[in-house]
Amino acid sequence: MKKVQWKKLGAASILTPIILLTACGNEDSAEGTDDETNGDSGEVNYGEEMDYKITGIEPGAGVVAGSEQAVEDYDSLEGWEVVTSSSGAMATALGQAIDNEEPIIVTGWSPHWKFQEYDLKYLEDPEGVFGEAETINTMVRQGLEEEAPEAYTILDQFQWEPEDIESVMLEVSNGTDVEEASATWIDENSDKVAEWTEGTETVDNTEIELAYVEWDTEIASTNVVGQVLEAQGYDVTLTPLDNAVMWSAVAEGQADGMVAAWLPNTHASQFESYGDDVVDLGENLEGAKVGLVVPSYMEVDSIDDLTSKQ
Ligand code: PBE
Repeated sequence: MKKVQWKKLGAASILTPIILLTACGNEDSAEGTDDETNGDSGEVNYGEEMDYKITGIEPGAGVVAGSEQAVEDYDSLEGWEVVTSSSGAMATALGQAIDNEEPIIVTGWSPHWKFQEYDLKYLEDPEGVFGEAETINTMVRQGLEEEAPEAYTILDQFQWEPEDIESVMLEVSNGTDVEEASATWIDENSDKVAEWTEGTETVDNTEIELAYVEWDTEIASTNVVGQVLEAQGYDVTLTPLDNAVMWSAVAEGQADGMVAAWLPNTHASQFESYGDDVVDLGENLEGAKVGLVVPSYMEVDSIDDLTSKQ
């Protein structure tokens, strides 16, 4: 997977140093004379340096849809484009940009290990396109309560904190296999896990299928819950899908559940389409957020501070 990302980024990484050199030259001379600038207020024109591109993730993600909406709603983003790829490719591009102190805007979300790994900030969103705080909710198929009551109860009781999921994500981003990182977290947090399994009995190999999308958050949460279900005796399958397909799979009963519903804003349209056909088991995590994220060294604080394409 990594190889594909590098290939995709190949062309960009050949071009970027040239752009960066130009930008640095301007910045340096601006310090002394203040007359040689490429933005209208004497500041660096980040839009130009980034070729008016926001580094996105999977096309089906709510944060990508939100960013496309932001491009429509904000004058400062006129002429900008959200380039979709994958969460992994976004993280690679972010890391590369930071290594080179280049500007970059990514479609970001938290909890996410990138905030522990790098100095980052959300751009203020005065139009409220990305909404306020989000929760991550658990959705299961109709009939699960009757057909697999122990799994239903565990999924219902599954609830953790941002620092829990972040510790799993950080380990995975540092190269630990997600199964091992999940097992470690479960070992170290047996009290929490005991609350999830409270009142349930073990089962004998009943099949359970959890759908998810390969976002870092959901890779971590789905693997942890999957292992807890497995320890309870379930025969667990984790199925990676596109966002909309994940929702429809649970709504149509092809998958038993998912722990990846970002509400009320990020997956509002999916919830509207499928909400009536799934069972909402409520929040499994509070304090989530999505938006446009930049390295802290970039001198912009708000989406309004960006410059439209002339
Ligand atoms: N995310 C992570 C998802 C929800 C979880 C923010 C990338 C999305 O944008 O749909």
